[in-house]
Amino acid sequence: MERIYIGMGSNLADPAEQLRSAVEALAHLPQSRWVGVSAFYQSDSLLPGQPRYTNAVAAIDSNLAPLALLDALQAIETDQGRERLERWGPRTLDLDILLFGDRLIDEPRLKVPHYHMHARPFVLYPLAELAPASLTLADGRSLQQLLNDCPYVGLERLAPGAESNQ
Ligand code: PH2
Ligand code: MG
Ligand code: MG
Repeated sequence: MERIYIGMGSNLADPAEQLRSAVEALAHLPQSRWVGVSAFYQSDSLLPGQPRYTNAVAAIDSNLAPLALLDALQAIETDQGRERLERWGPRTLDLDILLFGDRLIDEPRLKVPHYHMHARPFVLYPLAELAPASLTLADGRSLQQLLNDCPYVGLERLAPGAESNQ
């Protein structure tokens, strides 16, 4: 099994509820074991004029191949009403494979590590809740270095428990 970190985001149709539903779906992926989810964080959209996002990071261990996992994540996005109208448009659910073990993947459908994760506080700070700071990306950068270069700005960590249905 390989440890996989998945970035989750939503800025439509009750974002926190979208993320809770996604957690439920991720916890039931085939050939996979649920590890955990970070707190939920709110931040402004990188593109102006869109609703604020709620983001989190989930971790699973899986035997799925990368493209099989990507198919499964896209099926969950579609199940939760994702419409692919425009690149970077507002979305009910975005599930991005951030890290897949220590693999470097460069395929037309899938690039890992995720291309913009290095500079996005709404990815790095939730990731740091789950991963050891000593975690090193396949391109040699440690999570701690990335955090040092990415100030904690514009993030609002939701009250503990927002990620739970209980
Ligand atoms: N995702 C985008 C564009 N802008 N902004 C925030 N705060 N969070 C996101 O997940 C996000 C974004 C496209 O994937
Ligand atoms: Mg994304
Ligand atoms: Mg995406």
